[in-house]
Amino acid sequence: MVHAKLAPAVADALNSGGAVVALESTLIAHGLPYPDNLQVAKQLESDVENNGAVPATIAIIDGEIKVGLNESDLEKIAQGAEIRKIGPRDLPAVISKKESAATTVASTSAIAHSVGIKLFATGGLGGVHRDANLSFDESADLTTLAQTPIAVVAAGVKSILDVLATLERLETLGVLVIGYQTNVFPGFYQTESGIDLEWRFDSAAEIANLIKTHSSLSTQSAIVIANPVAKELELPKKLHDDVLATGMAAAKKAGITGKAATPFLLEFFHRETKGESLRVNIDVVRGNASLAAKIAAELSSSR
Ligand code: PSU
Ligand code: MN
Repeated sequence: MVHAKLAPAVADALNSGGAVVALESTLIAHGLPYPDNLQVAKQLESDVENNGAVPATIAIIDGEIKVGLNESDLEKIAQGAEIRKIGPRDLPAVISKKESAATTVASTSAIAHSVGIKLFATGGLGGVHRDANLSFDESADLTTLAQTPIAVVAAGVKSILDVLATLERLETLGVLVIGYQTNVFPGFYQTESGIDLEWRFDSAAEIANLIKTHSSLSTQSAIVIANPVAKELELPKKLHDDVLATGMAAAKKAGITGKAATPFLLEFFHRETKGESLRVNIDVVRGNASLAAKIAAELSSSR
């Protein structure tokens, strides 16, 4: 990737082998409502700093790939109802048109890896949608993670997806999935999805060592570090399942498909749970940003 503009703190840290954590902008622009999302964007950066790493929020601003955003960039993304949500394939279009855009897990990973960032924190990954056998809707997050050696901390995949099918695809695509202090794959808004994991790691140091080993083998795919939300913070199961069922029906009725599906359902959840799911979503991403920073700090200090 060429021509990425690095914030000074990010450039310094990368040049000196310091700890850096990439953060994405789609979850700010299209996953959370304004103005809460602006506060969350700043909070995530502080969480990364407080856990020993430099935050690098990634977005496209006026046709420029930016790694590390300033105040006005963050504001632009946060207000971005009309800001596009873009995957890796869209980069040449948005850059040549000098537009601004929010990057997904896929495009954020690709950009972060290209500038040498090893850790990335998000909320929940995209994956295989429930009607994918008919719609072919599978997130570009999966195919990008198959060819991008970066470690992504996520609370599993969004529960609006077909979780089992997504895990099957991750296996096929060669993406290692490990649990942080858990044997069960997390369920985004919930601590557990009910699906067992094959690998469990219990400390940031152990995961830093895993990442070093992964690099030494020149593996070209990503590692997903599945970090569940604490049990006492999760969305109650009945509420979750009820809202999911009505949300899927509402999306179908409104003819919502493709890129719009995830933002529509997240917003539906936030509205129907009267902000409960928003609170959980924020707890989820904050927990992931903190863990990613701890791992990045371990990785940097053990060089
Ligand atoms: N995680 C969140 N909120 C989000 C997303 C992830 O907690 O809004 C975004 C990510 O940017 C992810 C995208 O890449 O949703 C997946 O969208 P799709 O299903 O259209 O590929
Ligand atoms: Mn999709």
